[in-house]
Amino acid sequence: MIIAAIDVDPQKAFTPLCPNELPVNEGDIIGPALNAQARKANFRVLTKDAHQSKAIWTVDNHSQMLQPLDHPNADLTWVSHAVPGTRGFETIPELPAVTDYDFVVWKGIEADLHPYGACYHDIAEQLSTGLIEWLIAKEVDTVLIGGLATDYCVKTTALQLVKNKQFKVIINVEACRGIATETIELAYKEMSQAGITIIQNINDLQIH
Ligand code: VGL
Repeated sequence: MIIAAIDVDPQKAFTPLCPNELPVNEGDIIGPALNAQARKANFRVLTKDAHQSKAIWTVDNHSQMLQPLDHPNADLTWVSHAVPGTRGFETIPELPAVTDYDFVVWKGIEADLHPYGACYHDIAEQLSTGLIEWLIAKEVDTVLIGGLATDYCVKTTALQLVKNKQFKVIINVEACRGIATETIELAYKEMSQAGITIIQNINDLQIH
């Protein structure tokens, strides 16, 4: 078994450290759980949102968020978040330096792109980020996923990976936090129906 641990968007933008961005409750405390899962893995991957401050999907305040957009690669409005050079772009406490990861994906750097999953730059899933190809090149057969947010980028990344049919996909609940209770529950249901294994913490990982 060759395992890759994937840290999905563990950035301050998605934590209470950045209340004006997309704060996820307790998003800032998952660093140790991500490190623990990485210790079980042969490789460690980081994904980061990297957005322009004025993208086509940005709105001025939280009350204008989650409005549908008629655009192929940006489905909803969001407040500006994870802009390189700002605090929200930085990774959460206790994670290693970016250069200590084996592979890094920056997502949504173009003004007209807002992908959720780490495998494709576009929502139609045509333009690869290279993550799947890299995992295959490293002969990875199992991916262990944690990060932010469960109901958006974690879910979409996990679904993209399982759809590829080359990997066993495991979500580590202890290393994830999500935006809203209802969508988190739905996300776990959807992931489990798609054949993704859900473990509560790293001690539940069964390595055959
Ligand atoms: C995310 C909503 C908007 C995430 C990113 O990382 O889960 N969620 N942008």
